[in-house]
Amino acid sequence: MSICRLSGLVGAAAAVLLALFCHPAAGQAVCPVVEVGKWIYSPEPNMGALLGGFSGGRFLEAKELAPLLTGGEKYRLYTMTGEVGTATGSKAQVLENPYPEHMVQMSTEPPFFRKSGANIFAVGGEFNAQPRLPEFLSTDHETYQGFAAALLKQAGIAKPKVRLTQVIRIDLEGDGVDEVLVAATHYAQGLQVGTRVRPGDYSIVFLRKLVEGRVETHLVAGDIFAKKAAPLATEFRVGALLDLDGDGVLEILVNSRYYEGGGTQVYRLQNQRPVRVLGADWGA
Ligand SMILES: [Ca+2]
Ligand SMILES: [Ca+2]
Repeated sequence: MSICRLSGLVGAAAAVLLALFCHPAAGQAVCPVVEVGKWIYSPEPNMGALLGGFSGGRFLEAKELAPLLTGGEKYRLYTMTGEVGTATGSKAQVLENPYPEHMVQMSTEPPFFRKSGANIFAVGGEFNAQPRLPEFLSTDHETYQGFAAALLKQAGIAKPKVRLTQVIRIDLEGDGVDEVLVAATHYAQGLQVGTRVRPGDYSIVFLRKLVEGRVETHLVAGDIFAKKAAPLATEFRVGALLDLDGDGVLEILVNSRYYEGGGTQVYRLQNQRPVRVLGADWGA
């Protein structure tokens, strides 16, 4: 047997062992992700939405991860811009609409909860889920307005009204090359109760990423209404950039909200593209 083949087998065995647990840096076998920010519909202030998590070497949706929680899991708490504390979580509880289906009660009320307007994400495990912090660029940046316009035109809006809400520079993989995430939203009638979506309305989050020498644009999440009107206007924004599985690569957490609900979806980079791996929704 060749050395390559042998090392391949050793590698496969190591991968199987690793697959039994979180990444070695994680410090616990199940690494749940719970959102406890102000957007969550919650019956108690210290309860948050279980988005899912990482265990057995893969990301699991909330319904798969919920039975693995025994209570007593340790969490580190993060906003978009820094770590804000620690907490211990309960077993998962199943709730009815309009609450998120799976919820976790935190031992302590996270700081700033429902006060600062910050989104707070509780990440299970002892590793640092925020190895790099984002930099916020001007939303008047003409270059990024141009990229947004091009994406919207390609999606069928002939003359898009471009309004950027976030331009975020971050190195997702830690490879020394920065990526840029852009959020843009335009609803002619706004996001209030009873407003209708018009053709030309949109809300998007997209990623600009250098791939093999050229910068590509990838839509991460969003709604684009090129022709038809629709009953529900939803806004999408980047909620946080966190490493949820301890592999050093940041995942993209996108919040969505409409007038009586919302949700958060998690995307990881796979072959240089954002792919949804977890998430939860709530609302009527
Ligand atoms: Ca990078
Ligand atoms: Ca990661």
